[in-house]
Amino acid sequence: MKEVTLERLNEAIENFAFEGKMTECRPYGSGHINDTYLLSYEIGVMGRIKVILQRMNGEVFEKPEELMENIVNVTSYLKERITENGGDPERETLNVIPTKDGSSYYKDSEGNCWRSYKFITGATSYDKVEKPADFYESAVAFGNFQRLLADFPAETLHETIKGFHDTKARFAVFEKAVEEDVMGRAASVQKEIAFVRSREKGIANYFSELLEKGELPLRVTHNDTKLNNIMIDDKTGKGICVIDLDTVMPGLAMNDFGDSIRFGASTAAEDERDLSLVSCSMELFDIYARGYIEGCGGKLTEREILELPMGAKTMTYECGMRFLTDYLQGDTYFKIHREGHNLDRCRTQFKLVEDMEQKWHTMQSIVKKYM
Ligand code: ADP
Ligand code: GN1
Ligand code: MG
Repeated sequence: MKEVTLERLNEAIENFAFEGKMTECRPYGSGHINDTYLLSYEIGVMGRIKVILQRMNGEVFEKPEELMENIVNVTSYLKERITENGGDPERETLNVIPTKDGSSYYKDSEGNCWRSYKFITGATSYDKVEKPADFYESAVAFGNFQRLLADFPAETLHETIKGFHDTKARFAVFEKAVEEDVMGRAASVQKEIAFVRSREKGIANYFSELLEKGELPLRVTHNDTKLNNIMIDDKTGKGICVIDLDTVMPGLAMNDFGDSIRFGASTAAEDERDLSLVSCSMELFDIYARGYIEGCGGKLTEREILELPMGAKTMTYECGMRFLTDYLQGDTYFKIHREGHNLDRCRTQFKLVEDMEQKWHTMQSIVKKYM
């Protein structure tokens, strides 16, 4: 994506009906996909409100109208469920702020699409587990999220990214990237390429074979369950709101579980260069498994619970393979902040996969405790 220009940012701001005088506008968060801004407004002498303004990534999400339709429908549905349960729909799900002409997004003069959300105050999204209790609460919240959407009409959801967690299809894209080698980088990452290939049968094809045999249920899942896609309440420590709803689609519960483990149960950052620091914490795996299974409220089948460790391995392998593919293709998908960033990210993921392979029996015994 081309960088956001000040002109287009101002054009977008102009087209939303934000109240008051703008006192702050700055880039916000550490997402890899959209361009996020925090805007603050002063209303009268005492009033202050904050909003999130995002340029949606038009290369990743080709149909913004379908994407926003999903988000409006899912958040409206969640609001009803939250209200029924006595919760606060203003804080416990995303609230889309419409444009001046009542649309859920604004298309600027260069074709960039922008949307806005009420800012969730008194809560934090963490890039790293600071307290195990937060990780537990995030697990409960992601489990609850899926439980609340259990009866959502899945057939009304658009597939915002085709085959998003079809690991087998992603393997084919990876092979194509190796073959094309547009940046001439393949020779320098032979070890990583071999790593992916050696696990084609064992990991890349695993869930798609079970799905073909009808052994796993498709559910409405989040599909991007990183710790920083959840807001933790600063006072109560509860996982108050699940955000980043761009990829809510039918999917596998194991993958929602797995993506959280890949990111949150790692002892190091996703882009850590010192691989000796990277491992999958069994303490955090245990805490998350307990919270997620509880949050799903008895809805997971025995088979799904048994396959949770495989979800962790699959999502970590898939994400590493996606980073490597992007590195081979010239870093066009994930935002990078340094040379070789995607390769560094790929290496942490593969280190985690190896570590999970070593700890496989422990992971399996942990999930069995909660069956
Ligand atoms: P990306 O798809 O790029 O990850 P996100 O929607 O996750 O974009 O937003 C990036 C970051 O912005 C989040 O991790 C979070 O810190 C912050 N954020 C997004 N929406 C809100 C909101 N409604 N209230 C408060 N913070 C938010
Ligand atoms: C992206 O948008 P963000 O930063 O929450 C990506 C996920 C990856 C993740 C890796 C739509 O998530 O699939 O797992 O980066 N989102 C999309 O950190 O591709
Ligand atoms: Mg995000």
